[in-house]
Amino acid sequence: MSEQLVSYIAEMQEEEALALAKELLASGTPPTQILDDCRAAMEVVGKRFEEGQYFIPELILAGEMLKSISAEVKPHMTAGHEVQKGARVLVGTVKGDIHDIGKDIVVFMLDVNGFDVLDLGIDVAPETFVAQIGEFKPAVVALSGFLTLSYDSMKETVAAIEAAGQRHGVKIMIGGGTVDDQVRQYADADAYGRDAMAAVTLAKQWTGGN
Ligand code: B12
Repeated sequence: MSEQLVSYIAEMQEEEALALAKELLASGTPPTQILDDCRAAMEVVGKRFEEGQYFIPELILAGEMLKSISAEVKPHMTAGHEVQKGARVLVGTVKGDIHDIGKDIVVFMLDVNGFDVLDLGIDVAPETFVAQIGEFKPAVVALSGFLTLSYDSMKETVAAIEAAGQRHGVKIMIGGGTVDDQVRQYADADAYGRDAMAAVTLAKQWTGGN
């Protein structure tokens, strides 16, 4: 872990954070480690927001920093991996939630691992997932959410998929923020994944590789 990178992000030193991320990538630091550092930094930012030291502008700036760092990291993850597009995965941040940094990381990790990914974006209503399952015919549906209220949206989305008679045809995974196995049980999803790599592992298990 690069304590320095975590500290630059947590202290809102945008230029320094981006420069250091580039330097780490150039010196061969694994891209996934840089993403882990970003996540650790976001926890610090979140804590400071909860404690009233940071406000919405800091959350926005932190989000922007993560997006620029992710954009730098992405080409390093694809480098040298010629992949064949395989099984389909439908991804979206659930209704009421606009957090998409983690979802975007999941999307690109699935993408570089050969999955054919359709990203529905943020604040996606259950009926949109249902309609897109009908159109895109994915093998896996990935629901992302950071807010506590998104647990209910996840539950509603799974229920809508069930009610539409699509449940037997897809595997549903959930993740993001504080999602854990209890939320998985509550939402009646098939699995939860801790990070973007877990999303890839689950999708591979369910679709027989890639
Ligand atoms: C950046 C940020 C924002 C940005 C989001 C920018 C963006 N484009 O996403 C902005 C400023 C818009 C924002 C807004 C708000 N936010 Co905010 N935000 C954050 C912050 C600081 C970081 C979140 C983040 O991106 N983390 C990093 C990513 C990489 O982590 P991740 O999402 O967990 O993703 C990883 C894994 O979970 C996993 N994963 C993710 N999705 C999936 C899906 C599947 C299927 C799988 C397998 C895995 C997986 O893979 C990812 C990579 O490894 C957090 C604090 C924190 N603790 O992190 C607060 C936080 C999430 N926000 C919070 C709040 C309250 C809000 C607001 C309501 C504030 C307000 N009063 O307006 C609004 C919500 C608006 C809405 N309707 O959604 C609270 C949520 C509290 C709660 N329990 O509900 C937090 C926890 C801050 C806090 N401590 O109070 N926020």
